[in-house]
Amino acid sequence: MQTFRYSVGPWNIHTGADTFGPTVRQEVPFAKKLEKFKEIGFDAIQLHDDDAVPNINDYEGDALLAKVKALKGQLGDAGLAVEFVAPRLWEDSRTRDGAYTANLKQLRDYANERSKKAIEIANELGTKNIVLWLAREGNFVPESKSAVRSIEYLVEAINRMLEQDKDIRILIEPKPNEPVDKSFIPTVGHALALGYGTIDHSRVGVLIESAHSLLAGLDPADDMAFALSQNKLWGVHLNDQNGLKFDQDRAFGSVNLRQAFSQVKLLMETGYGQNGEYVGLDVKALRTQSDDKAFKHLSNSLFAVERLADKVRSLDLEFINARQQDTDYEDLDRYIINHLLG
Ligand code: 3MF
Ligand code: MG
Ligand code: MG
Repeated sequence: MQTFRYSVGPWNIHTGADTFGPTVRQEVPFAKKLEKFKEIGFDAIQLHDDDAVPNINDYEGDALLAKVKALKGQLGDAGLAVEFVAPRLWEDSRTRDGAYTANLKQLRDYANERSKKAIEIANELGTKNIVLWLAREGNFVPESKSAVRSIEYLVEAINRMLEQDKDIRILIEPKPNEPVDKSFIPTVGHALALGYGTIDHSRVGVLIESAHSLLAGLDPADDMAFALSQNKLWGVHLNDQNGLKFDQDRAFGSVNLRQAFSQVKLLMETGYGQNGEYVGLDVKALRTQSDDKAFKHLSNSLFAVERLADKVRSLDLEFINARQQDTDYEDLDRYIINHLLG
């Protein structure tokens, strides 16, 4: 019996290209990925709009829905639910100046049109969750755009989505940098404030990725706790990251084991998942993995969550409570380290 229900995106099985080198593995067919996900222990899949409908720019209306219906059958056969749909607003050349915050109106229109399609796809696939990773909404050149106006554009774009469909909810996935230098929505605080400025803030929450918090110099569990305190933690991307460097998407627990423990402990203690939330991963295989071994970052991440969950279940809560009372936190630290090593 698994502690949580887990989800993963098809981009988490990949060919290993990075900024400085080409692919090193064969592309795995979509159907094979589904099979692998199920075998490893996932319950649901996360989708970009164009994971659901490749070449999405070529489809709209009924043609779009026909494509989605075929996918729905395939996912049903594979026994995987859909956690969310996310418009991929960072690859098309029309999103190079930001998507919702582009200076040119026709480019912002394109972003809004893509978002509309993402909602249609989500409806057909039976999920209410739209994830917005605002990849290029930020700047390199401070004078390039008004930061104030940009926030207004973001609010307007989210309002448009909330109006289009009264049931969908928006999960903003904050990230401080990469691919932009300075993101307009770098942290969970920014994301929630943005949500509170929309026409229906009860339908705007967050998806927190461990590595995105680390890239902001913050503790992932504390970021998640802040969102939980507002009842706004509607999704997570568990992964890991070695310091304030490039975005690494390392397997969960592979770098910061203590912080990984804190995240699992928090999610368990607060009953995360009881309202249907999934524990999602967003992890990449190391480039050195061969084709047949390029799935281990997924199984290793689930292994880490479950092993840490065992550690949470076997904590001596009386001891912890006593240390909280006598403030002997050195003793508490020693206990936790010993517990994790034991
Ligand atoms: C980038 C990310 C993204 C998002 C994904 C879904 C490609 O750092 O984390 O992964 O998670 O687009 O919103
Ligand atoms: Mg990421
Ligand atoms: Mg992510």
